[in-house]
Amino acid sequence: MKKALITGITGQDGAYLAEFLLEKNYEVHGIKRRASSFNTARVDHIYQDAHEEGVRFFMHYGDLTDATNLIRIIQEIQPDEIYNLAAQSHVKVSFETPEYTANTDALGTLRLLEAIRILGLEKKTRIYQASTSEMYGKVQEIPQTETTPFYPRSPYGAAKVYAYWITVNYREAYNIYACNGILFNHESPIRGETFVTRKITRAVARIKLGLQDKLYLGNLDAKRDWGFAGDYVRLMWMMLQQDTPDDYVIATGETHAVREFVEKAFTAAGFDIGWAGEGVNEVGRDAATGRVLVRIDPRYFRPTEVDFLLGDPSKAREKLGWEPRVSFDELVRMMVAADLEEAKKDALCEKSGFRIYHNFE
Ligand code: NDP
Ligand code: GDR
Repeated sequence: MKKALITGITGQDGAYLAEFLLEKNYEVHGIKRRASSFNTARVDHIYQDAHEEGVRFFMHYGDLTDATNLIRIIQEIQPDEIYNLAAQSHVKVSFETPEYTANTDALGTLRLLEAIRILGLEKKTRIYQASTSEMYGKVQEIPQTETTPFYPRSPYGAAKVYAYWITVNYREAYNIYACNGILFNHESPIRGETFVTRKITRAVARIKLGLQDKLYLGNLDAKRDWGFAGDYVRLMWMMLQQDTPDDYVIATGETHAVREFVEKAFTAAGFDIGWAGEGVNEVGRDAATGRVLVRIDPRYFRPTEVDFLLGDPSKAREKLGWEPRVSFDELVRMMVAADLEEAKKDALCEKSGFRIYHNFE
């Protein structure tokens, strides 16, 4: 039985990947951070009681900023595969916590690679690094491929560029089987609530059920290549099953503006949204009633923005035989439908006198 170690198992991709690897009959180990409240909601459904027979899912306390902890966990598990998904992954937040972001996202990757080397696991342990389209940043080429130059536009993007190159360097210097998946944005019903897609679909559902008045957003003109997270984790695994390690772009090959995501999400909930005004005064109105549903709040603008992302997944298609299965329209509808269910539960709680507090930026 193969053993996998997933850092960032409590995040969106970690949860999908853990489920995928358990289905493939792996023994799955995950690193979770100690928090003052429960942070395992995304993997609670696959939790197995350690006292039972045949357990294949284990969690270990740890942190990418703690090298001794990582070395000990890897020594104990002796994993065949490591998936490094842990990161301070919010681009806007990285401007507020740049040093912490670099420590986790850049040096954290180095710590894992060094742990493999220190423990003499270069021939045994394969490693996947969660690289990102944010490394492309300011447009250098359209569409973006494995050879497009990087020009990061945030502390997050810059930290991930370091992680990308240190992964390449350890592959070349020490013959470690190490791959970068350069993944473009991917979303799902369990996407973090402060990323724009989930923020929109949650708000649409809550507005629909009368739990929220309107939605405040930043830059509506940014364009992203959005795919479905469930499609993308399969690729992480496939990259580690090849004869030789390599780096791959994973994307849909389609790009859409934030504005278009907003329109489709409201449509999926039965609204017809129209735009009026300009710049920070632009508003999105319900065409039927004239009610303002969307306003701009400059707080959500970034000091430097990534305006346009469009990936070319030809290499993954040709070498790994991969095709995304969920379309943009299906993704929006799936997320709105899931958030409508969540909002119904919130509505029930509020009706029964339980105040649900939401502080999702
Ligand atoms: P999430 O933000 O949902 O999850 C991040 C995970 O990392 C969480 O489990 C979080 O733990 C954990 N984490 C954060 N800091 C640390 C730390 N210092 N030590 C240990 N664990 C830590 O991200 P996604 O699942 O969306 O993304 C997974 C990876 O892929 C990330 O590296 C991200 O940068 C990258 N990526 C994501 C893309 C996307 O569109 N989703 C696209 C391209 C790359 P906790 O739950 O405790 O906060
Ligand atoms: P991104 O995702 O920065 O691409 O990083 P996010 O959803 O945060 O932003 C996408 C675009 O939407 C614009 N935007 C807003 N964004 C947020 N979060 N909140 C708002 O209110 C808002 N209004 C407009 C942003 O300016 C941006 O242009 C994600 C993360 O998952 C990274 O970890 C990952 O590496 C990249 O995707 C690929």
